[in-house]
Amino acid sequence: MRIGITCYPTYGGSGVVATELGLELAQRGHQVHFISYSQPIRLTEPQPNIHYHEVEVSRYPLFEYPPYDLALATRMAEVAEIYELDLLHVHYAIPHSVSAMLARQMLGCDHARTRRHLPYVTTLHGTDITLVGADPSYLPITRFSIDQSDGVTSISSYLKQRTLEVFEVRTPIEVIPNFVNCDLYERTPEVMQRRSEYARADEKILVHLSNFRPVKRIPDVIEIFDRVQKQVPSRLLMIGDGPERSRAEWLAVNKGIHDKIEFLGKQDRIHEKLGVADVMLLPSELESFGLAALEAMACEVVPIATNEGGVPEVIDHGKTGFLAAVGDVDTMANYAIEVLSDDAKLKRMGEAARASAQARFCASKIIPLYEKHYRAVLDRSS
Ligand code: GMT
Repeated sequence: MRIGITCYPTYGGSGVVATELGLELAQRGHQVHFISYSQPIRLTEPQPNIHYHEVEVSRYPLFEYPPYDLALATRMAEVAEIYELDLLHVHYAIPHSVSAMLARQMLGCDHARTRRHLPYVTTLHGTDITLVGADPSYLPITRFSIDQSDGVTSISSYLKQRTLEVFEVRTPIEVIPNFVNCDLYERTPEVMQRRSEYARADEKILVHLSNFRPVKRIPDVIEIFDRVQKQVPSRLLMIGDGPERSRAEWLAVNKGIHDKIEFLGKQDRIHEKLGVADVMLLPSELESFGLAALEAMACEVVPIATNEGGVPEVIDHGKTGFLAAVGDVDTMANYAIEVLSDDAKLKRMGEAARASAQARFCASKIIPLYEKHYRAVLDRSS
């Protein structure tokens, strides 16, 4: 198939999922065309069957708000015509779904070189539904563009349910969970060798990975680590960057634990780093899925997260990780202390986490579900 993929290229899990999906599809022989304003962050090296088309937005003085969604729709329609795309797959409803809808209309009108129906699939990820899309100013257009989609998928059952409640959409929503490349995300001996770059042999390593937005409750990460390091010799790695970073840095300084925390900023090749850790902290206000927790699990890192949204669909409490109420930093710290103080339990849970990631969320299991979804959309559209 020839597939156009659009996502937010630089921030967040939806862009990561879209990029990894594109890479996996390309490896399976599909032609994948990324259409976005910037090259997706995980698209680091040239790959066969992968193409990238940048969307240029004209900055005319009259445009206080340059219309990216229109420029995107135009580029989608162009790329679809020139490269004879079979379908568009957009990640995150706003504004991508609206742009795809316009592109579909453009290809269906008399001006199109070859007039035809260009189907689009919308994948819902999280705040496009739970926050942004439910904002009264965005809700009607989000609902409309989801309903107009030729196919709709959501990354967890929780998100599907929320979408039905908030948007009352009529188009059927198929749950296709997020996935991880289990061959890449693995705790290898080479990864373990890098442990000494971050901690002494007698210290445990905790990690946090996110875009440091308020929804991630970054200060809770510091609060939890503060409690843990008083009981267990340990270090904290903070991977990522965003608006809450300096607040966290100051909190660490004020607590006198800044020297035990390394803020690594945005990182490439996460799979080479995650496996050095023992435990991942993900105390978010809400996660529709929690991709970072899944990536940690694949690397045998035990996740400690909040019992919200789609996270319980990923983590089996007490077996493959731990779940606690939002803001309950004491309980999350106690879980971390418990597992970090018992090497046998840490190993057992790490192995169970990887086994669960492999059995339920491996790319090799999930990508065929997307291919099947595309085929069904194309069959309905022909
Ligand atoms: O909704 C967001 O926060 C943005 C979105 C993104 O683009 O990063 O994150 C969501 O999608 C991820 C990938 O599917 C999920 O793993 C995250 O749980 C989800 N975030 C939230 O629901 C807060």
